[in-house]
Amino acid sequence: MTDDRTIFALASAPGRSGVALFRVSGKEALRAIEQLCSPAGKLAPRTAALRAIKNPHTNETIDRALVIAFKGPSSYTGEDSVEFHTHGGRAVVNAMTEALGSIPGFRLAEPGEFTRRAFENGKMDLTEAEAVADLVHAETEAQRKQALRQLDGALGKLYGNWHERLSHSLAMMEASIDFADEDLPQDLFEREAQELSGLRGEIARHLNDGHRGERLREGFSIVLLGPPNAGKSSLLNALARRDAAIVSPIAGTTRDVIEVYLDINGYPAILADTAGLKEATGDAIEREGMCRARARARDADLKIVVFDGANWPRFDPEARKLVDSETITVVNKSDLIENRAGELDESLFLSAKTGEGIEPLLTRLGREIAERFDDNAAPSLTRARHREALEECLNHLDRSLSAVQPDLRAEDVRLAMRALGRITGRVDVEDLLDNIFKDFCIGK
Ligand SMILES: Nc1nc2c(ncn2[C@@H]2O[C@H](COP(=O)(O)OP(=O)(O)OP(=O)(O)O)[C@@H](O)[C@H]2O)c(=O)[nH]1
Ligand SMILES: [Mg+2]
Repeated sequence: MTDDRTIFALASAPGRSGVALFRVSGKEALRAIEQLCSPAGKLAPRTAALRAIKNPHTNETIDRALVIAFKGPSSYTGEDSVEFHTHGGRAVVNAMTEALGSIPGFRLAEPGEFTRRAFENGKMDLTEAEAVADLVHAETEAQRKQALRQLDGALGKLYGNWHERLSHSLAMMEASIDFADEDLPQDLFEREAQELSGLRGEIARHLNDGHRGERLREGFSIVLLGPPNAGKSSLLNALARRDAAIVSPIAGTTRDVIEVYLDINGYPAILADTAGLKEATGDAIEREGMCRARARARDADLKIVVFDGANWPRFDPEARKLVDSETITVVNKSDLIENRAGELDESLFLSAKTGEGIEPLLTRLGREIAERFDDNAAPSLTRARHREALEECLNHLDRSLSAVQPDLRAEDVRLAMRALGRITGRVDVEDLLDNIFKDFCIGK
């Protein structure tokens, strides 16, 4: 829980580093300079100054550091803030933590508390706060770009614009209810209904984006499927460039789903290896493994069906059944195949053993993924939380559009607005905040 005490935290990664960054924020933040710096005089805001840092109780010098003061509201949190850029040794970090913690009224920050304060002080809306967390966690170029776009307010503006249009319609509807006797245009409700149904279409299109933004945050899901011994685990290892999965000539080696994380042309992907599929004859573990493989196949964005080249040109019938429009088919063990003429023209021949065909497969995967994430498209929905709120908003709009009584129509517009407002944090946010900020790291 938050209170209004002054908070501090190590904002850089823990462990030894060249420089460590400590952040302080709150009403008393500038007292950190008085207490720790020598000389202790005032600093010009937003200007770096070199100071000796002392423990206020023992007066012992801890380090020499660059110190920057920010006067609220011109700071990240909107409060008075101070940054200390010290050396990054563990002992320095420990001594600094102790010194800051010894100042009365100072306490260690909770994860995400700096950003939470920024939100509470109106420095950013909730979508921007979430974008900060995404940017901190971004591992690939495409994730970074999406988070930055959201941080720049692309989503906040889109939802803000819808919120405003709803609020305008609501005002019109209420006016015509409250001033029914006055000389208002007769078709006011009809006009608003048109506006609302237009807006409904825009929200529905935004929702119907194939989960593009969420995929980009969480990773595009690719699954390897095929008969036992086809070389699925070998292929996973070749793509991941490490021995993540056990490989053996014994059919039925893989039982559980094994995942590796890949960066494919800047897009994040989670590649899953699964148990070989065949007619269920084996033990309960084997059946459970196949069950998990099929479940993963249902949820995946893309399937790679691996055929065993040792049987070429015969194809496993069970595996053939898995091929659909969301599938890339590959024939592994190309090193064992002399004559490639045969069925399945679209298939890629490759060898997890020699590495032949691995690059073309990666190129193909890159193309398939890029087609699904169009960089220049409108800002995309990035979180399940947003999706839920938008679906609720849509339901209320539908109810409003089908209601007969004017006051019920208006009430549903109000509820639609509230659902939308929850995304950016305009209303009813208290219960949401803990959930959102708990995913942050301390110091952000
Ligand atoms: N010659 C050749 N052998 C391969 C190739 N890829 C895999 N193998 C061999 O095929 C056997 C099975 O490989 P795995 O990767 O364990 O096959 P899998 O599809 O994961 O098998 P299960 O987990 O049992 O379903 C092992 O002996 C591998 O060394 C390849 O490209 N060429
Ligand atoms: Mg395997």
